[in-house]
Amino acid sequence: MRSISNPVRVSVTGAAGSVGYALIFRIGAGALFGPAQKVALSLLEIPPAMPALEGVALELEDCAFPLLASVDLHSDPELAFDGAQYVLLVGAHPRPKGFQRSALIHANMPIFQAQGRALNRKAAADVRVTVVGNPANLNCLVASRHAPDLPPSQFTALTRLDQNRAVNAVALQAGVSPDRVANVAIWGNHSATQYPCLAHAQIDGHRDWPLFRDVRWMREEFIPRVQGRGAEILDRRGQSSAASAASALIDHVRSWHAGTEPGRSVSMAIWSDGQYDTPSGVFYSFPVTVRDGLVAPVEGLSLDAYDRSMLDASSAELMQERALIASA
Ligand code: NAX
Repeated sequence: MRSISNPVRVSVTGAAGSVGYALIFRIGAGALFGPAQKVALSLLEIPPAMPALEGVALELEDCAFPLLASVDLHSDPELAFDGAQYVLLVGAHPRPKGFQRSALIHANMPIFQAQGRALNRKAAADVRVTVVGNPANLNCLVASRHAPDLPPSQFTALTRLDQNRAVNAVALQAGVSPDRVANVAIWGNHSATQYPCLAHAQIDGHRDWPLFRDVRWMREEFIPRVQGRGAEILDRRGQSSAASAASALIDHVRSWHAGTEPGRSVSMAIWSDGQYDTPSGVFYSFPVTVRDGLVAPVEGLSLDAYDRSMLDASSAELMQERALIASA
């Protein structure tokens, strides 16, 4: 096994929050880059949460992770992102019950503006940024706009949790294990307008399975279940998804770092150049492949009128959200 001594520099924001707590111990254990790669963690929190973050750092010490080269704690994004190669923007305002999405957008805008500027000034030139804090696609746009020296291709937003939920729903329906399911796609926004799409999905490399012909199941059960899964978990737990979100974020970064397997796509919200007639200049989730760190939408997928209407509904929402931050 090749041993790489230079640690990869990873910054995580909101590191004392629920997703952060479920995430950073797995990073420390080597889940992102494998057992031969050390990691230097730089954790960002707001000043009132620094004591909690210090407690988390003590726990990290107590794990004695051999791959964890260092842990630095910051409340200033410029210090937290200095030299960062992977930045995971998890921290954001929580969404209290009854809080409107537009109010959440305006509450989060200054956070992602400031973090975008800090990335521009301090992160590694080839930094790879993933936004988790909601509304993830829009916050990604805000951060990217405020980092003009970094190409938007270096920014992504997380829709892998939606993909994982969709893969598991297919696996349950077919009675197979999730690893046998491939090319389930999430199109659009990380919101209730997302389109979990089975038009090109496969089990064991083919589509000759009854569920792929069961339009009623797909439209009336599968799609609403995946679209509403976050709300279902919030309703039962009283808190939004945390461990599953952290696990999906690990999957997302691993795909970006190591590339996708031949013949298999994953879903990421990436900068749209108008592929598949989506609005250019928003972060839109596509089925993508990754080669040498380059993320590209899968080309040439056929879409029928129903698929088209679902993509368009999410496009319309993303454009409405973008209009709310016109000046940001
Ligand atoms: P928590 O409220 O538990 O934690 C958020 C943390 O962020 C807090 O510790 C807070 O102090 C910190 N924070 C706030 N502003 C900050 C700033 N300016 N700089 C650094 N840290 C800051 O939320 P949690 O459950 O961890 O969720 C984090 C975000 O992920 C939320 O926006 C949530 O909506 C979003 N999610 C997105 C998902 C996705 O698939 N894209 C799924 C999981 C999650 O719901």
